[in-house]
Amino acid sequence: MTIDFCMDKYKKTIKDCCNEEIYYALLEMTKNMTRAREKEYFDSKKKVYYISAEFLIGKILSNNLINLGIYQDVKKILEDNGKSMDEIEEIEIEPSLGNGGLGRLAACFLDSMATIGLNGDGIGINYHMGLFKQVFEGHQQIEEGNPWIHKEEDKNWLNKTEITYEIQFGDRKVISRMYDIDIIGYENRINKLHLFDIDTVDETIVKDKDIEFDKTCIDKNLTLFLYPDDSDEKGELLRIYQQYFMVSNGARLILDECKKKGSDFHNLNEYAAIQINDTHPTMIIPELIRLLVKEGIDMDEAISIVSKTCAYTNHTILAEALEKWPLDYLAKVVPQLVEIIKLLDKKVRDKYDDESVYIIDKKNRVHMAHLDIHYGYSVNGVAKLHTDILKNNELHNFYKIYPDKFNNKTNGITFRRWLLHCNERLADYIETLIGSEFKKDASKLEDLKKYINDDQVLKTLLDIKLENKKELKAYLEKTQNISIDENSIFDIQIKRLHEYKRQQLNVLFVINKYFEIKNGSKPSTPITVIFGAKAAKAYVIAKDIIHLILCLQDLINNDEEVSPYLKVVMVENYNVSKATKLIPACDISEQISLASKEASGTGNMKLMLNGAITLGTMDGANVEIAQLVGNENIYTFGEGSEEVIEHYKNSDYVAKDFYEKDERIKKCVDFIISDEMQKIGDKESLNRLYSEIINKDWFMTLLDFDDYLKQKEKVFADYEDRKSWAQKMITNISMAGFFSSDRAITEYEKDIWKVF
Ligand code: 26V
Repeated sequence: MTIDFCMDKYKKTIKDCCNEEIYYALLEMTKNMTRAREKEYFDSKKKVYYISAEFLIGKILSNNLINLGIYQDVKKILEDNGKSMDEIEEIEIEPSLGNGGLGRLAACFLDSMATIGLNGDGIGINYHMGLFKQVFEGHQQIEEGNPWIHKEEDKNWLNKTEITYEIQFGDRKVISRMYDIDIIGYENRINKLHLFDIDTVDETIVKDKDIEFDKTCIDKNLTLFLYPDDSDEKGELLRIYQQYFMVSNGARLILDECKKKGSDFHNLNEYAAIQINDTHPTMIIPELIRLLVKEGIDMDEAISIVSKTCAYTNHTILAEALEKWPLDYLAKVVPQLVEIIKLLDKKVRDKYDDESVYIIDKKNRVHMAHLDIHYGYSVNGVAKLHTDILKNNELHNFYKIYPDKFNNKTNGITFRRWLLHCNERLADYIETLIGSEFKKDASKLEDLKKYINDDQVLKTLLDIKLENKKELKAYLEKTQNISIDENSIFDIQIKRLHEYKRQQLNVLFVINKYFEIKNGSKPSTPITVIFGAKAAKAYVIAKDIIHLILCLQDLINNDEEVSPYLKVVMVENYNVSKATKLIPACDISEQISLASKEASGTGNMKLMLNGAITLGTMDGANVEIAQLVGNENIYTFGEGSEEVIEHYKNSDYVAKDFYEKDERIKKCVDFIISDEMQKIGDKESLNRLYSEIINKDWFMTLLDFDDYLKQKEKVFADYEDRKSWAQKMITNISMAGFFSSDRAITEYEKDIWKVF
């Protein structure tokens, strides 16, 4: 590292540079150091290609400095010169190239591949606008564009490469270009995230701040947005254009690289393992087959080669989220794949009578997941329970055919970002207790257990939590002008807004608590309920729930009688950077999805690692958290996945019954359309949500209401015993090692990729 980074770039001292200049000087220095380190590592013959429509990488600078091992030095130099690392971090615009869990997982996996020294690159799309920026206006979510790419190359994490391809669609050709972002492993190798783009993208077609644009103008909009909404035909078509663009570029790159290393393509699987992240990159299967046939390989052999090279990860069991593209659409966008897909379907039909495993259904829709399962060599779920549900329910008919393909890979998170970076205080303290080995081997966190009865350690953990809470308080005051009490319980639910995640259940708790306080029953310790969530632009009910939370925030925080005991905060524009501020300050981690619906969750892991205690259903990875920490150290509630699956089978859940039977439920739900609320909020929106909850409630909020409230009161009561709470904290932190993405990636490597 050169301490002259500002001198090198701007011929000025650090003191004389503004924060923006320092940021760009550090960016350049990091890139130069990366170039130098790159030469130290040799590539293995086989390489992993992690292909994904989303890589939610978040801000890059600090993470890179940590992984290069120079974060502390840089921070000190800046401080010595009167500058603050935090302020410099604020300059960076976050690349939000993902929606949520799936994209963030891909980013954690890239970090871990480089960290364990695995030769593995990411392949994706260089969206000019990531996920929209969320702004609150009149108690509503407004979506604004979120550009992140700096026009000047030297101020950009993207490295322009010379690699370009001609990509043929049914009705046009485009010329692609590859851009690379360096993925720096923690004190280890450098890999790449390859993002493909076209030079003709035109950001000016987006009107003002809005995210509406002409979806038919492919040359200008192909890589303009992350997943534009697919609520109309043009949106869906654009999505298919994007997906084919990604996989066609990816396939060409993979074949070029393998050929260079000596593959004759007959042995492609000795050179490449392609991990298909959810169904979005599925077209890489027929595309690779097409390209191999073009290279002179016989069709049947091409199919067999590709089937030995591609593996598929499933991230959801929600039927509406499983992609089924009309064959007509594919015929328009990618006619060259249609015959191949029909052939792949025919081979399935020739072998099996069971219609549920066909690729093309009666309505002529192509089931992308079915393509992956038949023509990939591995199918994995992302938590034990999720994989079991796939095997026994959702994909049971496939499991009967291919029992050996199915395997579980419980998700993980990178501890570099989710501990070392976001909670320096805690990380440093852990180091004083157990040394630094946990940074490379997360299982070493278990050594913390020996301090479970050490009063001094327990007290320090509580002190660190309090400091983090003060920091979050200051941040919320500065950014949203909301004042909260650092001595209150920070009860946090942060994740995309979706009915199955049941933010509405937490909201009903808030309403109930509001009534209790009004009736004179005050909590021993005040409670601050914090939400962070974006709703998809076209997802009406999700936006209604945000509206309700914003109205409650207004009502409750301005009620002098209630607000000393209860506050509600809806954090604006929840993203990766906000997550790093919220997670270290959390006491209670809300993981309250309807059992069977959350494939894994990864926020649950981040919060546990930072000493929050989970209040959750037995869903996704919560089940594994519960097994690891034991009943004393987690609060579970609600009906189990098997019972819930039965309810769906028998259609025997009737929300109205719960509403009519339970006085409290009725009172809380009715409050949504009360005069107080209607004065603050939008009548139509509140009415719609009210009626949705009592007449539909597809994700069974009311079913678990009573148990949720009971358990939550138990959590609050237990919080009062500070020592025993701190013991729960240390147990959670010490058992979080299992959820390191280094562990997850090591399992993918051993069972699926086999590179080493
Ligand atoms: C997609 C869609 C698309 C449109 C309709 C509604 C809907 C609902 C859910 C999804 C989920 C997409 C896939 C996804 O992000 N899955 C998440 O993957 C995480 C990483 O494996 C996992 O931790 C989360 O539980 C899972 O929801």
